[in-house]
Amino acid sequence: HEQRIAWWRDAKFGMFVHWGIYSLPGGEWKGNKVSGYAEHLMRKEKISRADYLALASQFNPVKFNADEWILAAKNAGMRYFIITSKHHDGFAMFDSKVSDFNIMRQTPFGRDPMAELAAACRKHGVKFGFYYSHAFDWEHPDAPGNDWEYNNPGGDKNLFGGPDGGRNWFDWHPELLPKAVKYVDEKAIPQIKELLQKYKPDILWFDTPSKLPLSENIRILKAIREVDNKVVVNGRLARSSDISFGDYKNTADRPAEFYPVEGDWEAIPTTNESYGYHKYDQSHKTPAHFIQLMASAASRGGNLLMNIGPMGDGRIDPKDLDILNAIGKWVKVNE
Ligand code: JFZ
Repeated sequence: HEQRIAWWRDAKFGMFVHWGIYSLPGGEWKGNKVSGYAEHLMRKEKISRADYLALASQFNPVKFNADEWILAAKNAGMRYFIITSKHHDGFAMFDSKVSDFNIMRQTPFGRDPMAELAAACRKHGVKFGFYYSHAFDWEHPDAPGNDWEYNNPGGDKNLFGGPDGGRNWFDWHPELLPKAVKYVDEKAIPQIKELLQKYKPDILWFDTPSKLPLSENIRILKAIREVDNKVVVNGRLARSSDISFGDYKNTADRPAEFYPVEGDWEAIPTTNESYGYHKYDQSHKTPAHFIQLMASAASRGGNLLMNIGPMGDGRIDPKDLDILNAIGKWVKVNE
């Protein structure tokens, strides 16, 4: 642990990227604005797998340029880069042999942006990693979260939950557990191994662990360590009330809740109020806000992983780019 976390401790400041086929509608569906996290479009609008594939067939980010993204991060003083390889929608933004619900098979783009970003990070000396939604997967018929097409546990309707709003559904309905285990065996673990073996990331970033039992989360961690003993793993893979099994902890998401915790920690504010690109969300904070967060995180022994949401055509949102450029100017005079 001490060896693999060393680079991460030094890195201090990184770029978080939420980018998927949801970035194309960007918070709008059938002409209506969809509030909140744009990356939750599929759940909010109860989109079927088939209709989501129709959206995928429109996704063609021809303006995507991996070098531009990584240089934008590097020029802002960021030393690591983490991108959604698969968010809760279950759509793999990489070339996956495990599931054909992926960018190579379902979009006209015909390129693997994760491979291009990994190469650009290596070229420019930026550490590289993946967000992977291990618990929620709204596409897979056996995974937690989809209660509009499959009646699975862990969703909004809290179909099989106790009093805990879709969390910890397995405590109330253990008979549903084999389904989730099947998903973990069929998709989550094989795709995580694919990511490790094919792209050799420096870090893996997981989310929403309470949608799976701790035993499944730890099983995933074991599978990771069988393949790779060096990759850094964040604390949202597996945790119980007071123990985190990853290499470091994450604080709550909202900048308002930005506070230091004991040990190695990371805060993950996004530039506006959505992680994925949202064309109606104009609530971007100032560069000064993020410079303050960065400085206060660093002075309290934590890292700042600042999130941006690139657009469906492959460009970084100009509003995010302005923030990055301004931070970069400050970093350069203060180096
Ligand atoms: C999760 C995701 O659902 C979201 O889409 C995004 O990826 C974000 C980084 O993570 O959302 C969360 C997870 C945890 C908290 C809030 C939002 N939290 O602990 O306050």
